[in-house]
Amino acid sequence: MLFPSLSVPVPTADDGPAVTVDGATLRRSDLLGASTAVAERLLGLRVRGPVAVWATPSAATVVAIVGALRAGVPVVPVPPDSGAAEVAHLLGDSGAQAWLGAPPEGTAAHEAPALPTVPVRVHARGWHHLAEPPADAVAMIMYTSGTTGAPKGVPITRRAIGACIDGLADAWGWTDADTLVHGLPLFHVHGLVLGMIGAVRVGSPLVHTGRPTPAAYAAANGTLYFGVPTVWSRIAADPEAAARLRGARLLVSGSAPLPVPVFERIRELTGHEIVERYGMTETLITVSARADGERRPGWVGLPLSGVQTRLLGDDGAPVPHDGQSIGSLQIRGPMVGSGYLGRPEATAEAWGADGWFTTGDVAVIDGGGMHRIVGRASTDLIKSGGFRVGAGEIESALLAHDAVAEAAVIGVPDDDLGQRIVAFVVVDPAAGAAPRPAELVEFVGAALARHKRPREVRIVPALPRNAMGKVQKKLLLG
Ligand code: MCA
Ligand code: AMP
Repeated sequence: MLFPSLSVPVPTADDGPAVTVDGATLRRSDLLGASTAVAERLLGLRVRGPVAVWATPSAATVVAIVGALRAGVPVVPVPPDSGAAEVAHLLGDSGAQAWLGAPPEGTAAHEAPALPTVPVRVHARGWHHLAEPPADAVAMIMYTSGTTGAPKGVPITRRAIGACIDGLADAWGWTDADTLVHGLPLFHVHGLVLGMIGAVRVGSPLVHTGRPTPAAYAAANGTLYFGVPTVWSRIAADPEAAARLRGARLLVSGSAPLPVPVFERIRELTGHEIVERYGMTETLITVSARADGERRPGWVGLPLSGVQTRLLGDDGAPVPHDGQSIGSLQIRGPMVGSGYLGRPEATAEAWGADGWFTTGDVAVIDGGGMHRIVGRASTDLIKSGGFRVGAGEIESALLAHDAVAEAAVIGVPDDDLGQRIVAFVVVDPAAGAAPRPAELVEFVGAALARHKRPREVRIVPALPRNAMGKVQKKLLLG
């Protein structure tokens, strides 16, 4: 049974656990009381938001986000490994009014322009009945990389989140009898919208493992497990941990393509066929295999309830759904967003007037409506460990180094991460001694989040360019 509200943790007779994270368990009454106290404080201070949350995997983050949702104040989840420029961009671009919960001393949050802080007290309790905010209110603004420039904000409404979670609950038979386990970051759609708000809406206790390691998943004793493909491939390489997932009800993968050998190895080791689902920050999750349906390795399933999909050719003409023909995937449905924050041009490029969103993914659809994601239209969007990274953002970070004259960044196939980030750098001859590759990796790491560091930097004499002077990234792969 789904709760009618997006985010009210409803205590049950046994007052069971709602969320366990970082060694602390919030029972349902704890989460209800503590989030009510946060909401009362926001409403009392007339903070309309957005508010920024330093999104560590912790009880404070959970209480802050559920509290803001209950008050109807939009949240900007800030990745806690962000660099100073990234934090400044997220705060400035979103128009954040305050921090909800104080970011720890020594973090990049303290190098960004200061904002007032609204404290979050995990042990405080509020008792007011709060009205449910309107369905079209923005619940959160999530930042996601594009091919160029700084990450773009995607406002996500309560209605979209509700539609996404309800669609997944239907597809996966997800109920309050499940215990959900994952260790994904609480600042992206996967870990936060599905993995945290989903658990609260469905009423299934969440066990967050801190990091998504095979040992932690094995020890967690859940029924429903979420992971990105890197997590499943590490579990597939750890037969002992995998065997301990045999008793689960459903294993789910998303955020990047699940390699077929990983699907097969997990089936051998656990007896489970992983359910794969597909989504984006801009659309939330739109397509999934069903718990009561076919799970075809390499395919991501059927549209969720209310979702329509179509394929278009280069000429804009419809591509047949015959399981063979490849086209650009477009989606519309109740969980699809309506644009990027403050970026009309980027919005107009991706959202058509008729509500169809161009995903930038290339796909095939078969006669039964099964979808297979073939790849991305642009080599400039990289998926590494399930994180979406724009090549342009890393190239700009490298070009800020005095000794770097030119830089081109690509994603190279990687058994563990799906793609690994590799940078090709031309050194400025006037710079004297060439920088060491490790120095450039750390230079990027100082400016940007950890997962955006190149795994490899190759110093090259020149970048391959076409007659127009455009870098030919496909030639870098060879
Ligand atoms: C990493 N390391 C490096 C470098 N990169 N060292 C030197 N040079 C580098 N370039 C270090 C790390 O800091 C770490 O060190 C160690 O190497 C291992 O790193 P890594 O292999 O990356 O493993 P990890 O840190 O364990 O991360 C793997 C991960 C992570 C846990 C799978 O990538 C992850 O949490 N991914 C989830 C992303 C996600 O949630 N995406 C959802 C987006 P040390 O151990 O010392 O720190 S939402 C979405 O996509 C949509 C809507 C959807 O469909 O879900
Ligand atoms: P993000 O906005 O970080 O959520 O990234 C969205 C992108 O992740 C999509 O456009 C896809 O390229 C990729 N993606 C997500 N789930 C899958 C999946 N199951 N199979 C293939 N690609 C996926």
